[in-house]
Amino acid sequence: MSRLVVISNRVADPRKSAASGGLAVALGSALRASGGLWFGWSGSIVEEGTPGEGSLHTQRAGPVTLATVDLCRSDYDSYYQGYSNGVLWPVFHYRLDLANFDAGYIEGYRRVNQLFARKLMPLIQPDDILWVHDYHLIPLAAELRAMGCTNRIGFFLHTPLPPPLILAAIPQSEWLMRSLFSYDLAGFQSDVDLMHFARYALTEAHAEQVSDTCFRAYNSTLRAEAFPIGIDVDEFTTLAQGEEARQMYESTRRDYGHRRLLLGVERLDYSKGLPQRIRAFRKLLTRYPENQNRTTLIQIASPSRETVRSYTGLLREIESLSGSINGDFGDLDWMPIRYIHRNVARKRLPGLYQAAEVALVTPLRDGMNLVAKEFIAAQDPADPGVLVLSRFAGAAEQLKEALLVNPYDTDGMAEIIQQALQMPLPERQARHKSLLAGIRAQDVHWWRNNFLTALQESRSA
Ligand code: GDG
Repeated sequence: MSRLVVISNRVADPRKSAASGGLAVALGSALRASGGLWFGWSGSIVEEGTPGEGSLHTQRAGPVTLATVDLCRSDYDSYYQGYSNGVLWPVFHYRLDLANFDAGYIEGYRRVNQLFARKLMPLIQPDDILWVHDYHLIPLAAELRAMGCTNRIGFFLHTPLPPPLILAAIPQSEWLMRSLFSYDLAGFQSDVDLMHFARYALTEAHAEQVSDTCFRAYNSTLRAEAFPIGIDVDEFTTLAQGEEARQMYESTRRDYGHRRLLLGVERLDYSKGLPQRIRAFRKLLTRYPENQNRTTLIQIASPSRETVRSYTGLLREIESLSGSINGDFGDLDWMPIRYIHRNVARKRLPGLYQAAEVALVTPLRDGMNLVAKEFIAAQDPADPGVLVLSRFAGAAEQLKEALLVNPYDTDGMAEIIQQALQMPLPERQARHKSLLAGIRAQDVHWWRNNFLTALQESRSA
């Protein structure tokens, strides 16, 4: 069996996977099975370092080697904050208005990808199979190929891929697409993302489609498919049965007494549609006043990328919207929204999912959205909660028995939340049963095996 080399911006120690979550569990178990190497940024920023340079650290974690590189301040600012999170993240989530194209971040993005390739190349063995993750590292294969790497290399994009004319707004879009063709396999979250890729490749890059899944351009053949990511259902169910989840469930139920709970959990990010959700909650309280004094929205927004400017504005907007609802509707013994801008320990999360009657997973755009799947996995099948899911989350292609909403439609969302709160038990059970079967059949192991099998089958470089 070939050794697996995983490359991603951040690296997780597979021995501590319970704290890191599903992806670390999935990739950790694949790495352990074949022996492997996980390569990425160390998380350290060297204030006075030289651009394009960084020390390599290696560490054994059982059968897995963790290899990480430090970044200097200017590389971190331009590669991570700048190009990755200030250009690619907003554009890939259809937010051209938030993208900063003019700041010259591209140089740092290229430099760090070259640095990663330089540090990684000597660690690669001839039969290794390489799996690169996410938008931070699109040009990595091209850099490795330029250094003579002939290994199979696959790429998986965790975010959405926007339609061609949005993608084309990135000044370097042609270069990014050309870089993608240095991979043997490109994986996307959903059929829609794959369709956008295919249309871009055919119309903008003048690729030739040589089979159902293969495209030829820039003298290379690239296989492209959708591989919707799943969660580790068994790992999450075990977590849900743990002591910490039980305590969380009990304390939440105790604190909220007879109140009905709506729950939102996400990193604080403009793609997640928090202001729109809070407005829909206000509408719920006015249009269906029986929810006043009776229904509480717990919104966890864990801190994320706080130094990026668009996030600071979002934080203020959410605080102001929640504050005004609490002021207008709250009472001495009822706070309509509990907005919590903190991280909840992973082991406690399932308890919160269990305490909620309805989960509001309403991103404006999302690659997949794993919270939707975690909520399903945590429910008691005998008395399950209801999932309200944005039709713009990648997960909506799979989770058809959720209540699908358009997060831009405030009235419509309020109506669907009300429908969720009133759903009879047999309907809740039936919907949950098929949702659970779906996330079990297409879990994270299924995702990983499908991707790696397709990569093995793709042409050799
Ligand atoms: C990207 C794509 C795609 C959230 N708050 C807390 C917490 N979380 C955990 C959740 C879940 C994970 O973070 C979030 O995963 P999502 O999929 O919902 O979203 P992104 O972070 O944006 O992930 C996304 C994903 O990659 C995988 O491909 O689905 O579309 O954007 O596991 O539970 N975990 C803890 N405390 C929190 O407060 N412990």
